[in-house]
Amino acid sequence: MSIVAPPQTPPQANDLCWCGSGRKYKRCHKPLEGRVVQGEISPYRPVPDHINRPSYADTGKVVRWNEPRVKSAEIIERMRHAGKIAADVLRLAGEMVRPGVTTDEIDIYVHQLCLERDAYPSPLNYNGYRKSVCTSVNEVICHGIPDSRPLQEGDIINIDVTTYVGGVHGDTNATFFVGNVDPVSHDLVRVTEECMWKGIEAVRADRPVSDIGKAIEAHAKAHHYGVVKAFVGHGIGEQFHTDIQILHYYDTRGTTTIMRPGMTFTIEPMITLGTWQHRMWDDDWTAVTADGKRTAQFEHTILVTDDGFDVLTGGEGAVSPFAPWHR
Ligand code: HM4
Ligand code: CO
Ligand code: CO
Repeated sequence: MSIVAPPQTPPQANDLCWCGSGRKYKRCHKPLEGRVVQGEISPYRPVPDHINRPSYADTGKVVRWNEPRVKSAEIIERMRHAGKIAADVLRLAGEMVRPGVTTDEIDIYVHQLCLERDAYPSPLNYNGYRKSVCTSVNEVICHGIPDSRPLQEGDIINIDVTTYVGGVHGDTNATFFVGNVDPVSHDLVRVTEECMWKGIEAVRADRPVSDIGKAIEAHAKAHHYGVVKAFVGHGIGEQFHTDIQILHYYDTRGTTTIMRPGMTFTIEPMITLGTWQHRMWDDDWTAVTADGKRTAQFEHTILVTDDGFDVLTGGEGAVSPFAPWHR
């Protein structure tokens, strides 16, 4: 077998493809130009015994149980703590984003930041996921696996941090710029964060969860962006993902779940420049846009209160230039 490297300068669209397929370049490798290429994935990183582990940590198997949707005051206090730690780790991880840094280096840092805070990095071995964080670059929608690919000037990267501490999870993510980014990507990221806040501000006791997706979709549509449908916000607590589903678009399925004080869930819209449809890589984790155009995401863990919402992954330690506490 011989491996043919792509040429330094791309061929003309109607030339034969460099790969030797006998097809025109435009019908063969041209659609893959500029797309993210998976690097090498490094080995599993152990977690010391003194860190409290979720049950899937040793087996990779997620065993679900019926967890109350409305949390006790005591669980909520623990979730506030886990949420603050997740927010802190996300902010610090974001500070290391620059050209040349690999997503594996971000994973190493997130892993260490969690351990230093007595937290287990929730993604690690969840359904067999092999890393401590998700890093999703450019057209990767979510669940990108950290690897040896160095970040390139102009990339956008979502870092999704979940921490397990005190027996509960806190889940938050944000999209960061790698050096200078083109204005189209810049707007996408700004509007995606706005979409998340529109969704959060729709949280109100005695209203259906469909209000959240309705608000997000309206803002995305006003900017002619797509809303990913395949991945949704989720209930969270003692389990990373519980039964509540938060769709980021309007659907009548969301009209029968009514928000109640004490409920906790994530709001994490994935917004696209082009199609909302996705494809999976062969690793069965990495979700990419079907058209290869860019996508961004922001996420917070939210508590429904008597008079609105609390952001459990928010506060001064959190990234978020457009957050209410910065406005
Ligand atoms: S696994 N991130 N996310 N994300 N899962 C490792 C890192 C991960 C998820 C996930 C968003 C929505 C839902 C889920 C989920 C089951 C079905 C096992 C409860 O896995 O709902 O997992
Ligand atoms: Co996820
Ligand atoms: Co989440």
